[in-house]
Amino acid sequence: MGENIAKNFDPKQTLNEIEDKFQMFQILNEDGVIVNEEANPNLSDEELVELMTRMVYTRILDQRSISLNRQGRLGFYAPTAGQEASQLASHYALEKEDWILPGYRDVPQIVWHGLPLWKAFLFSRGHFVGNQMPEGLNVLPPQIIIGAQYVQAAGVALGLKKRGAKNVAITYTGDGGSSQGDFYEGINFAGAFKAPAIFIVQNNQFAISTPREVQTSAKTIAQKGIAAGIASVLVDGMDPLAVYVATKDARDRAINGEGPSLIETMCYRYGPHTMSGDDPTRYRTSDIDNEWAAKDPIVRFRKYLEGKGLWSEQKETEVIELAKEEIKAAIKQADETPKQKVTDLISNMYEELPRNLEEQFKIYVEKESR
Ligand SMILES: Cc1ncc(C[n+]2csc(CCOP(=O)(O)OP(=O)(O)O)c2C)c(N)n1
Ligand SMILES: [Mg+2]
Repeated sequence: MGENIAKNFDPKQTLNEIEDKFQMFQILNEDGVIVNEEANPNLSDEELVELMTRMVYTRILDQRSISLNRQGRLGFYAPTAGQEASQLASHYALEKEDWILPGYRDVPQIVWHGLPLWKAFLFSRGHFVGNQMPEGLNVLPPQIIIGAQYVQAAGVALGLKKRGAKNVAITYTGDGGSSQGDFYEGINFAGAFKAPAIFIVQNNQFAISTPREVQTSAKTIAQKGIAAGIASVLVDGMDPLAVYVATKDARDRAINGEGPSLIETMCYRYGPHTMSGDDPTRYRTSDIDNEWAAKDPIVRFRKYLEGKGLWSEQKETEVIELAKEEIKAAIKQADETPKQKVTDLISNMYEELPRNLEEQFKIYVEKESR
């Protein structure tokens, strides 16, 4: 069996053809050279500089967050270095009124959408104030349950459609998240209802210590969108221009009523999975690290912008200094926020307290008043 059942019957060939369709979309290569002029979004000089500024700033935020964590001054933290193009260029394609449904590693996008840094630090500390979004900021708290935000994004996007809003819901998960049931439910539901959602899979090659190769037998994660009937692309996630164009295109189609898209961004996390104790040297070689470091989004964008006379060492130093100053002020503000009490936790959990918690609540009100 398997051979010549009929001329037009070749399931393996169908699979190969679909998989071969998914070639990586790139505009700016590792050397900072435009290799796909036709797709160049031709961002203005100010826009190019703004995008670079955000990436440099966020790299510093990552470095500072790691050291603050080591000093015991932050709580849960998932490093972001290596994913700046994937995170910030996709965000750059959005409008202020669009909704973001982040995962735990997607704090940079919600900070650039408008979450004050001090609140992001409180989120890291598990403080409820860190999950209270300012009025008018269309962001849900970062999801810890892998993949859950995909189902929620489908719902938020459908809500936007029903209200006639010209906005999208964007959500992010990882290569590991693409194996969850919620991932498939989310993309399928959004596809069925032509909901204006953008589903991003940041394929950073590892789900904690599990390498991408054993995550799925599919050649790409992008191709998984095809079964849900949604437009899907594989993008160089270290190329800010390609990520921007793919997301902008997905957004345009979504608000035109053409339904959701799936974008796989090929990227890498340079640091550990989180600061809670994994040791990446036990599951990754320095060869892989070096291979990805050579693709760095900031290095290639710097080369590109320097070539256009839009960036310099001085400009970069200014951004770094500004970032350090703002981070210092934000951590101070986080420190000055009253510590979370057990009663805060309980009263922020339910609109109406269940009876068993009413009892505990009273006990803690009494304890905390001592
Ligand atoms: C439903 C669920 N299962 C398991 C976990 C534990 N867990 C936390 S992170 C993670 C790996 C996620 O990897 P990936 O989706 O590739 O995202 P990355 O951390 O690489 O950004 C797992 C299994 C969880 N948080 N939620
Ligand atoms: Mg991953």
